[in-house]
Amino acid sequence: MPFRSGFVCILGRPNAGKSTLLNALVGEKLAIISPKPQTTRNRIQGVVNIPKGKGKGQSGAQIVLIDTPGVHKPDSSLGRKMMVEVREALEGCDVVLLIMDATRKLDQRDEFAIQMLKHLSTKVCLVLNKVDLLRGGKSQLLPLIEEYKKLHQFHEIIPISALKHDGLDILLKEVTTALPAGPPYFPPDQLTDQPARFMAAEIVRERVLVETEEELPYATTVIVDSFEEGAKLTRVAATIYCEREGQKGILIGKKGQMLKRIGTSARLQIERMVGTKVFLELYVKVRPNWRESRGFVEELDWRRQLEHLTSGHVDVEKASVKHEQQKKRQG
Ligand SMILES: Nc1nc2c(ncn2[C@@H]2O[C@H](COP(=O)(O)OP(=O)(O)OP(=O)(O)O)[C@@H](O)[C@H]2O)c(=O)[nH]1
Ligand SMILES: [Mg+2]
Repeated sequence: MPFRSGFVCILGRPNAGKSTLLNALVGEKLAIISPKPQTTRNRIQGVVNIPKGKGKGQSGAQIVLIDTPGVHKPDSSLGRKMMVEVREALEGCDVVLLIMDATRKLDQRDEFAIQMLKHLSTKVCLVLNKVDLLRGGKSQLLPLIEEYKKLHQFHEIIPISALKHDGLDILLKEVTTALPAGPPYFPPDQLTDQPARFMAAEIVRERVLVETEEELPYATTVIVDSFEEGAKLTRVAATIYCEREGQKGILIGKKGQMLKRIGTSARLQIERMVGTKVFLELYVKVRPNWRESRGFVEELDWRRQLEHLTSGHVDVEKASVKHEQQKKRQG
C-alpha cells in the first residue's frame, strides 16, 4: 500500500467532543476543552503520523486533522466568523468526521449540521461519541444509527469515546484507508501550525471558561500582548477582554482572587507547553459589545495577528510547538 496523506475536518455541533477527539488522536493538548458549548472559536490543525508497518500492509500515513468551532446558527459577528472557520476547514479536505453526541436524540440542529455536507463530494464518517455514557453499551446505538442513515450516506459509522480513548484505533484505520496516496505535508515533529503565543491566549481563555458562569464565558476573549521566550523563562503578557464593567469586576474578583486563580492555572499549563518557567501578567479590559464588532473579531484571528507580527519581524517561529510524544513514539 502507498504512503497516504490528507486533510480531515472534524465537524459537529457545539460540545460534541471535537476538540477532545483532536487532542486524543494527536496525543497532545492542542485545543482547549470545556463543558460549555462554543468553546472552540477558530480552526485548529493537528498532525497525526502513522508509522510504517503498523497494521498489516501499512506503508505509513500522515493525517492532518482540523478541529472546528461547533456548527450553529450565528447571531453575532463572532458567531458568523466561527462559521466561516468551519466552512474554510471543510473546503478541500479529503475526509470529514461528523462527530455527534451519541447520548442525545437527533434534532433539527443536528440536521442543520448535516445540511452543511450536502454539497460536498467528500467521504463522511459518522463518529458517535461519548459511548462511555451509554448504559446499554454500543448496541443501544442501533436505532440512532438507523435515523442517521436516513439523513446521509455515510462512508463509515464508528462509535467512540474520545474521553476514554475507546474506538480510536478503528477510527484511525478507517480514516487512513479513506485518504489518497501522497507524501506527508509536514515534517514528523510538527504537530500544529499554531505558534505557542496563540495557544497561550487559548489556555487563558480556557481557564476563564472553566472558572466563570452564565454570560461571562461567552463575553470574554484573550489577546497575548507580548510573548518573550528565554532559555529558562518565558514572559507572557495577556489581556482578557469582556463587555461590561460588572464582568470586569467578576473576572478580577474580591481582592483580585479570581484573576489570580485564572493566572496560576494558566501559567502552569503554559509552562508545560513551552518547557520553561513562565512569568504571566494578566490584564482585564472592557470593550463594549466586542462580539458584534466585525473589525475586532477579525483582529482576534491568530493567523491575522501572525501576519502583523511577522511584518514587524517578531520571531514567532521559535515558539512553534513540537510534538514530544510523537517524537518519542517514532524514535
Ligand atoms: N463522557 C464523555 N465526555 C466527553 C467525551 N468527549 C468529550 N466529552 C466532554 O464533552 C465536553 C465538550 O468537549 P469538547 O471537546 O470541548 O467539545 P467540542 O465539540 O470541541 O465543543 P465546542 O468547541 O464548544 O464546539 C467536555 O466536557 C468533554 O470533557 C466522551 O467521549 N465522553
Ligand atoms: Mg472544541
